[in-house]
Amino acid sequence: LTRNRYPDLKKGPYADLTGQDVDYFSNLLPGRVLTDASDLEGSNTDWLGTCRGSSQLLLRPKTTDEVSKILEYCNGRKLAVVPQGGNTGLVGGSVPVFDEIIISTQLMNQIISLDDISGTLECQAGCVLAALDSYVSDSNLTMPLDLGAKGSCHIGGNLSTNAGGVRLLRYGSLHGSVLGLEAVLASGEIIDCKSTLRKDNTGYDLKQLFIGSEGTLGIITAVSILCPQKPKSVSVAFLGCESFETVLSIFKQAKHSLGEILLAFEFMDSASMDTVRDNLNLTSPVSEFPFYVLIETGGSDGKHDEEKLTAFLENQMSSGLISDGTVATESTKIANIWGLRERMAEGLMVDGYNYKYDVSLPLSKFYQLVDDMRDRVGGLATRVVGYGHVGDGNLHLNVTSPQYDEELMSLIEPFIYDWVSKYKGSISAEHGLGFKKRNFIYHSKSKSAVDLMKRMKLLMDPNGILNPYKLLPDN
Ligand code: FAD
Ligand code: 2HG
Ligand code: ZN
Repeated sequence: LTRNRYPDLKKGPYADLTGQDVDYFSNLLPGRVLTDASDLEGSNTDWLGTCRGSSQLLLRPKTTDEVSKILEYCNGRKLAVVPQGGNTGLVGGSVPVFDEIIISTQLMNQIISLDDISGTLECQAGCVLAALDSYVSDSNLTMPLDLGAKGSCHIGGNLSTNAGGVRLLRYGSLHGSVLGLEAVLASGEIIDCKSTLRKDNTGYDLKQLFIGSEGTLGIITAVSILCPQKPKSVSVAFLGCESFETVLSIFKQAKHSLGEILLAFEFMDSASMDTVRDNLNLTSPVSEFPFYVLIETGGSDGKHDEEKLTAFLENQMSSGLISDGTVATESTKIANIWGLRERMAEGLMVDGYNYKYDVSLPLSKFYQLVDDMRDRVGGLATRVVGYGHVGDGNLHLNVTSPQYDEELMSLIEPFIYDWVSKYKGSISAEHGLGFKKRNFIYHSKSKSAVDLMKRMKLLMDPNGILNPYKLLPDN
């Protein structure tokens, strides 16, 4: 029976699963069909533990042909599906809302080829990001994206959310580094856009449609992606800053002085530091400051790169912008510093309920949103923290409370979306809209743009079986 956790939402015009359907899939994917409620528990619930569906069926195809047969059948029967990779998404997009069939890419984890001259990697969509990075690293290459969830997220999930992460500053977005892909439409039709070319202006660049479409237009089954050279050595500086203006001055100087060796420029405020200290027992290598900056550098000449970073830091010290900081070149120390920043999402969860926002803002307005939010919610929240990819203009604003609090939520939304819209920011910088944010899309996109999105959805998925209730708004 379909349990409705979302009283304002009705199940769409989809069929209910029958025993005959399960028999069909069991024949197609012997031993790779899960129906037991306890086996499905993890896949029915999102990483944050705030969205939960009641799917009764999880399918684990290994090949593109199998995905095609699954979708052809589901489309014919009008059975809704949700594609799922590592289930690390943060907007409720990767789990069913009602009883959608979960199509998992867990077993689509084969590497197809690696050209170590061009740096092109071809693989199936279910490869785990960290596994790919360690594979290409043997050829002195690295993946063009890096994020805290790398140990679980799948490359297909990364493409589907157009994940950003901590090295977007250096390597750019997946819209640039993905060279080709293969996807299956709702009808089962396999779309071959498997180019491995750096330059290819022959017609519409269809692969871009699937990047960032959160599983609503097709299921990505294979990917070809350009891997940059692995930096010969990496250094990390972690610095205390007296004000957010100082953070911005250091950023400007870092771009100027570190140029091509700048890999990442991240920031966190003191409330963020308190979070990982209180909740994860991590220790800061620098004394207390209102803000902290994490700078990562890496290039092709370790000695030269280190000299550059040292000269830069000395300059910042002598101009009085920095008074305390630490530099790491050794991998354990680097990992410890990154842990302070990358384990923030995990640390916040310990507080209870997370109100999670991921916005793009002009740097001149960037931190003002956190101050305004703190004033607005007052003592109702456990914490209000601001951190993120400041080098890309991307703020992660999180509010926490012991449990979900309706009053607190009504202070946060729609205030935050109106605020971001007023300054022409984006209400979803890198996590997507998923289930949670889709009805706020008009705060960042025009009606004409959303109308065209709806027409594209209708063309590519006429029965609306692919990840319903996600990305597109109700109206
Ligand atoms: P899932 O969560 O399984 O799915 C995400 C969406 O993609 C869903 O809508 C799903 O239906 C769809 N999907 C999945 N696979 C496919 C496929 N093969 N074809 C079509 N659709 C598919 N995100 C960032 O951008 N930057 C970060 O720095 C970042 N850091 C994170 C840190 C942590 C600790 C966590 C938990 C998450 C973080 N995220 C970050 C969010 C998340 O990791 C990314 O969105 C990631 O790209 C999702 O990959 P996944 O395989 O887990 O996808
Ligand atoms: C990060 O950059 C992720 O750490 C998660 O995008 C952000 O949890 C968040 O707010
Ligand atoms: Zn992020």
